[in-house]
Amino acid sequence: MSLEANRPTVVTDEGTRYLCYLRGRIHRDHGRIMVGDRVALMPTDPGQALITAVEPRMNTLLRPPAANVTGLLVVYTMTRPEGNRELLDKRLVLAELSGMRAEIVLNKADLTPVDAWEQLANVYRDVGYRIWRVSVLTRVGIDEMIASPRQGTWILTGESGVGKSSLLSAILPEVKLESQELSRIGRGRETTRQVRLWLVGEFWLADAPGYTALTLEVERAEDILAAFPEFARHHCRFGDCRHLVEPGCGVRQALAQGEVDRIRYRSYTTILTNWVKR
Ligand SMILES: Nc1nc2c(ncn2[C@@H]2O[C@H](COP(=O)(O)OP(=O)(O)OP(=O)(O)O)[C@@H](O)[C@H]2O)c(=O)[nH]1
Ligand SMILES: [Mg+2]
Ligand SMILES: [Zn+2]
Repeated sequence: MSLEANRPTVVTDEGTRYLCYLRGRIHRDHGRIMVGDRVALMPTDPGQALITAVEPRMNTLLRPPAANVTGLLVVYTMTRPEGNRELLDKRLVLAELSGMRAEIVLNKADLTPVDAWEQLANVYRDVGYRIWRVSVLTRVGIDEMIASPRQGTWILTGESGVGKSSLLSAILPEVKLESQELSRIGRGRETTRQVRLWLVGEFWLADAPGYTALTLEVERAEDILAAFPEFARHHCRFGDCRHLVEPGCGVRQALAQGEVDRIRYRSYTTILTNWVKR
């Protein structure tokens, strides 16, 4: 399910496209239908259909509104805009808590010194993330990143100005044309809220507007810890250690010895303090 020209477009598993209408009770039962929703259709006219049911969602993303998201491509830059590692970590935690995969895309490689890139890549590879180095300007790394096997629905996310829309246009040259068309059709009517999925080889990809305010309500500290799997390699005296002030904490010891990345640790404490309900 994809939104185009203010009406949902559904592509069937066989690749047929339908411009759709919604049966009234769909809104009542499911709220707003979202990009990524899997739906049942009843064809009406050629190329047109009625959406009759929405399947239960595996997960949902709020910004942009999307359902059944397999993963986030978190776009990040070191300069223009200057990278904010805490925001990067927050996006990675959001993915983990939502049951989504995440990969990191360092864009603007043309502006990034190689040693700075290597340092960043080492930190995140060590955690277990795939991290790509690309530049829309020089096209370095883009084909390799796209050729990596993925399935399902992926969303480009990251701060404003990091190059998400530029990346999508670099991957799919037809995107630029169509987005100009769309803004004409929409005449300002909710055009900014439209989200469209594009087929990139085997997976679907959507662009999203950048934003920085990122917050979640989390029930348990352990859920946050699951997004910092590298901490678990350092043993603490107590099984339920939060690695904050506890005496004999192996993570804090590792931190003091430079074996835990300081910025990752700071992100962890900030997220724990701000997101976990007490
Ligand atoms: N030097 C350099 N500039 C780039 C690169 N990629 C994108 N830019 C520039 O960065 C600026 C922002 O790019 P956008 O694609 O609009 O960024 P965005 O992430 O979509 O931003 P929002 O839509 O506001 O969230 C544009 O001026 C691009 O030309 C790159 O690889 N190198
Ligand atoms: Mg954009
Ligand atoms: Zn500990």
